[in-house]
Amino acid sequence: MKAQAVNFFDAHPGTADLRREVIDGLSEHPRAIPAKFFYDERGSALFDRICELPEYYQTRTEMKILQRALPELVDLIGDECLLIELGSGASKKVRLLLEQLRPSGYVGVDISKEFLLASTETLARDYPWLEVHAACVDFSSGLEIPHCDPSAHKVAFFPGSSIGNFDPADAIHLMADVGRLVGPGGHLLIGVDLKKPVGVLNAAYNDAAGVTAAFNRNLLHRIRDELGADIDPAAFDHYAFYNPDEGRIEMHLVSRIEQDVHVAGRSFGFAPGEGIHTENSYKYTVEEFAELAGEAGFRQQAVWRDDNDLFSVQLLQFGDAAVVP
Ligand code: AVJ
Repeated sequence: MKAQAVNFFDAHPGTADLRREVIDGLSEHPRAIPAKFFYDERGSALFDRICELPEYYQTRTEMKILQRALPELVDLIGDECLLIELGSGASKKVRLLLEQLRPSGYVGVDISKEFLLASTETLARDYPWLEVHAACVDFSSGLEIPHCDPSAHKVAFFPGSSIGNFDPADAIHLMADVGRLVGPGGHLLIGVDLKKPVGVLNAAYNDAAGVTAAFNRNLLHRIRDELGADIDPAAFDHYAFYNPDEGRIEMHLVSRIEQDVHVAGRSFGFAPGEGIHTENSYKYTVEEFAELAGEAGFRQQAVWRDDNDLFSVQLLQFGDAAVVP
């Protein structure tokens, strides 16, 4: 059977980007490599498994909040919008929105080409009434999305608290980019993970089955397989903890031994216990996030949470009363 056509735009970061950012990241002290490189096909599949873990409350909590918020959400947004999903995966959440909101168009935006193509093709097949676009871009470096009708009421959907991967200053920049994309009166529907007891947070990033550890080490698999490095993923420990001063979970890969790693003709020495910082996941109070969004020109129009205040879904509106920096 022939797959439904999806309009595809490709700016997928290639091996050259990975090589450059890995070499830059390993040359810095402290060493750090951006979290976006977790998500090749294997990494995206591992992340999907994380979302099913008993300790990882985020995905199912957000789904439940969305379900409960939908009638109100449909009222606030209205119909005929263009729904732009940032970081589209194999998400059940967006299906819920598509079915209830009935937008006239959908744009899936993701860094992982294989996942994006598979998920948008499935959406196009399942919702024949919907115009489906796919844009393979790294939206952490600007939001250039083609096929955008300037007159459409745009709603950006950024679920999963992916905003937590960005430092607050970068989060403001990204939201300001989203503001320019959706325009005055346009919306950003965003999932934001909340501050909570540290034990709950630490458990969510140190699951008993070791899936998060495998996800973290997937970065080393990519460095080995795509860059031809002589790096042994098993020689590094997964290390994740909540940093209360910064209000974030940090993930690191810590060398178990003294070793030299060779990447693209360069040598990087590791002492035992020396690490690579691989991810931040910022947590906010609803008030803190209102302030952040305000800096980007958005105001909180509605906020929904679960009964245990674990997670929030926030409808933000761009322009008007908000102060644009
Ligand atoms: C996709 C960035 C929201 O920070 O919780 C899950 C990624 N890392 N477990 C998060 C992640 C480790 C996730 N985000």
